[in-house]
Amino acid sequence: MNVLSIGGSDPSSGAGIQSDVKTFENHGAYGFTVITAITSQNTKKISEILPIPSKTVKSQLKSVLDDFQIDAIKIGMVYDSNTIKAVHAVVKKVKCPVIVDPIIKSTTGTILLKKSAVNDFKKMIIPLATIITPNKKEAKILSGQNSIVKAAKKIQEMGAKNVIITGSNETENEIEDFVLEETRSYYLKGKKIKIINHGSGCNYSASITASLAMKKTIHDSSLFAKEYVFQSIKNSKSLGKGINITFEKQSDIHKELARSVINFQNIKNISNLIPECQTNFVFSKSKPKKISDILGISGRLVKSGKEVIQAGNIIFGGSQHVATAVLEVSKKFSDIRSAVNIKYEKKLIDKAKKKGLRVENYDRSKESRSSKKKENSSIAWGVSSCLKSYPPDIIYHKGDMGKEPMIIIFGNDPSEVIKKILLIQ
Ligand code: PXL
Repeated sequence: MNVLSIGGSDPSSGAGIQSDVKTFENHGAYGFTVITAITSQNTKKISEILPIPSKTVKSQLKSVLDDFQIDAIKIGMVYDSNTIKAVHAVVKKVKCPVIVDPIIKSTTGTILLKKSAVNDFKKMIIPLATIITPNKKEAKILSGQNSIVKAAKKIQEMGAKNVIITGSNETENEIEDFVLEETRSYYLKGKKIKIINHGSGCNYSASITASLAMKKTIHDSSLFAKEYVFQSIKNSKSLGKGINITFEKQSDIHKELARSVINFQNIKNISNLIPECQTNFVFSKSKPKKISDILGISGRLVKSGKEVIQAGNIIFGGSQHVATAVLEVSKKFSDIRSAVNIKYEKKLIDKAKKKGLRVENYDRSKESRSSKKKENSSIAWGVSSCLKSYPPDIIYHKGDMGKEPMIIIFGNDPSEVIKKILLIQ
């Protein structure tokens, strides 16, 4: 997945394009950058801003867009009208989702969008937005409205398809965001942590950008971003003499699964292999004891025409069925920590055998009546009943009354699982 950040350079790497590259990486996406301005700043102040000539902004954009397929774009700091015009001229022709994070003033108080450029920003940048993510203050400046709902509507009228106003309401321990989509609106509540920091706004919009690139919904993307930012503020560090810099932490297993989910979505004709009950892709902590030790996708990977959409987010306990299979197998073969389920097709099994994969199967109709009655027991029963003295690559069953046949592919990690899919497809 390729994601582009258009914005300012921040030598402290807390915000701006440096921070965005880290966020993209944490989401399993590859980050490209187009620099619009070079700021000189630390955790106490911004001492200089050098806008990059618009010709060079355009040529950077051309370099990236001519060569790479970009799945989502984030627009951050665009300091003056020349920059705005250059970004507008190129991005208006692009088809992927565009996330606009209006950068008006820094936490330390410096102007990052010239007053003389605010009108051009409204006219040329806001209409590019699939989602715009102003905080409460920025929403007010852009719309001239005090009310959150009115501000969001006004910004939508300016041309942004969807508007998320972050921090629309705050209490001691909670922070709420207001989301105005094309056909509905809602509030999202989350935990608040009171640390003045550098980076959280960028972390939020960059997280949403990566999620939209993965074809998640706006609702799932904003929920995930909210938790992601909470953690980045909680982990923020006092690296300099001024305010804290946010620290984004994503476990290695989360990053690896996120990357592999993207690779899975990108496999040619993969939608043909999604079963009726949809697909889950899991990756476990080492030596899992329970389902909640295993990462899975909360709403599964869902077939939508020729595309596979990630419904929900990667969370511990996000899968019941595929996670149960991994839990069972890992009791005997602790190296096996990842799996995915795909549609049963005889030709896939034949090919797997031909390629030398270790294929086992079980017959669901042979499960005892008492075992069948227990919630979720069939997979545990079936998987454990067919294990041999070596780790399996594939376990399948051909279904039962009202039960869809299924193939589960196992591996030590998600990339091994992907390799096995490619081998048998
Ligand atoms: O946090 C907003 C932001 C974005 N981009 C750049 C910045 C800042 C804040 O200082 O410097 C380049």
